[in-house]
Amino acid sequence: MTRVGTVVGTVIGAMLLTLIAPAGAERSPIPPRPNITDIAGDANGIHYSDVATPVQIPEADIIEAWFTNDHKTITAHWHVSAAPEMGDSVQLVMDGNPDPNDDATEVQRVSSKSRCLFFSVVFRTVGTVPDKPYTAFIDGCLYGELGGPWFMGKPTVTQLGDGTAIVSGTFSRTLSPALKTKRVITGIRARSWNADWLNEQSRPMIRTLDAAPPGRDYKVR
Ligand SMILES: [Ca+2]
Repeated sequence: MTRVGTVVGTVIGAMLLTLIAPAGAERSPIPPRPNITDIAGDANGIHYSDVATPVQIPEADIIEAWFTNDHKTITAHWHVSAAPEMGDSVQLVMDGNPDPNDDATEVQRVSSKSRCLFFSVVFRTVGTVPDKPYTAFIDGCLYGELGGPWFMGKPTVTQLGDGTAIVSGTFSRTLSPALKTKRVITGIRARSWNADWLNEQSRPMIRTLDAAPPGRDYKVR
């Protein structure tokens, strides 16, 4: 966590909210060809419940996910069936660039390889981290998984006219050389997790609420 990352996320977050806030405006904020497209209504397994019993968790239900960028920042966007709020214990994740050194042993993973780039927004009310939604980014291949600095900032949540919402997290492109112009992010996945895993990892629980397989690559402009 860095002060710079927090300030950047806050400022850019406010700018982004201004840009995409007009819900129901003529032009959809969702791009015609998002990086990830997933079916609606397939998020289940919140908290410690049995994943075999489907439960609707609309705030964790990813419909689309995509990246945008400008010359200084990159933003991850998740279109979800309802706006997450604090207390929902939902973490939205987009990751990309398969890790060539991954041993693929984590049972939570959607496919065999973990990813170098990890973009996330967290909504939760317990633990020692901030009691507001926050963004988190790491390049695990640059710094070593979980060992390097996590860059945190403030996300935006935009309610759309149909009851769905867009959650966005903006990050400085200086955080990783993989975010330089013309670099391509590959193997992009989108997932939602039960955010309680962050401080209750010793307890058995269902972590993944929704998941989409790898989608379209993203070329940083
Ligand atoms: Ca879904």
